[in-house]
Amino acid sequence: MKIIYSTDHVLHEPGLEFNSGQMMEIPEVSERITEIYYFLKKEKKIQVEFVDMKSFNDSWILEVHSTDYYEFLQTPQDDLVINVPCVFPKPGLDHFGTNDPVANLGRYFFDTGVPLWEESFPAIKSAIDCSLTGAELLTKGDRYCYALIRPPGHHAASNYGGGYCYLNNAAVAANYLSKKSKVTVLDIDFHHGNGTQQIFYETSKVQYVSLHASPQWAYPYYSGYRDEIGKGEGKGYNLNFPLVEDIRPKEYLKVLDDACKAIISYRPDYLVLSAGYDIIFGDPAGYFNIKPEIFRKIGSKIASLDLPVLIIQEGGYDPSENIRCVKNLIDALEKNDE
Ligand code: SP5
Ligand code: ZN
Repeated sequence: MKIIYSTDHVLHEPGLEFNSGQMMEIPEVSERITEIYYFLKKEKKIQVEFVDMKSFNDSWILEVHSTDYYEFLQTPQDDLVINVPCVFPKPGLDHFGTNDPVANLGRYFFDTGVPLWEESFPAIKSAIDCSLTGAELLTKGDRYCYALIRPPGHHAASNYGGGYCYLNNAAVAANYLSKKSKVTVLDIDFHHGNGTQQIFYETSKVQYVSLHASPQWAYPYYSGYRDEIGKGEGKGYNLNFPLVEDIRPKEYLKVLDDACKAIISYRPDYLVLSAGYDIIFGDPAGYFNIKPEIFRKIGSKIASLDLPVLIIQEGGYDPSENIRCVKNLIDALEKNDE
């Protein structure tokens, strides 16, 4: 399996987010993926090959994200900007210039978990380039590629970000792959990927299938319900599997089985896996009681789909648990791919 990794992600290390009414340490830190990187480098039992990212044209981003949102992300920030506007722009309450920094935070972010500082943008762009590098490798015949990236992407919609996500890495890669093929995005992060859902809601070219904590009790609260099934041409191509808090591993795998049946009947050419490890017990941002061993079963199930897979790293906020998840996932995929 090829692992696409760039050290540029360390440029984005804001340290803080505004959460639950106060400034708090942000769990989205560089150790989340540097520790996976060092583990894979030294672990001889896991066969991986490291590949550098290529730089791709902005047009791949602009097919998914609006120009004004993308320009906003590139606006130089003087200092760390934690998103805490006091007034949120709304229709009729929108008499401000497009460069007003505080107004833009309210306009372009849906929560206060997307701190930006002057060096964030090159990190955000590197996650996209790693994802596109992996997508291109699949089109050239690679079976499995892993974009080991941060910041994550699945909460980022076409025209706004949130939940530690700025640009939607999985969506940009899936859109790239969908030019000549049918693509499924399977999202197993603890949280619903509201951004990926929004981006592909009205198309049948990309199927979005997500297992996540029910929005009745978990972030992002306002999307991820079962009755969100897509719209227009996309109707029937968006599938949400909201889960209860005390779900057992067996039940989780049964739901994954149902999700895979829906994938098989769609008959995609590629699978993009939004891999979040925040479903593991003790995660600082997730609240399931599941052990890292489950990734062995998840990996075998995905291998049984018999598709080229691009793995995109999403959440997972306990660096040492992330290592266990990645190890099990890669092991299971490689062993079952005969
Ligand atoms: C990619 C990803 O995993 N993003 C997760 C972002 C989760 N942010 C959670 C913010 C939770 C706010 N909690 C309010 C609790 C009120 N007491
Ligand atoms: Zn998550």
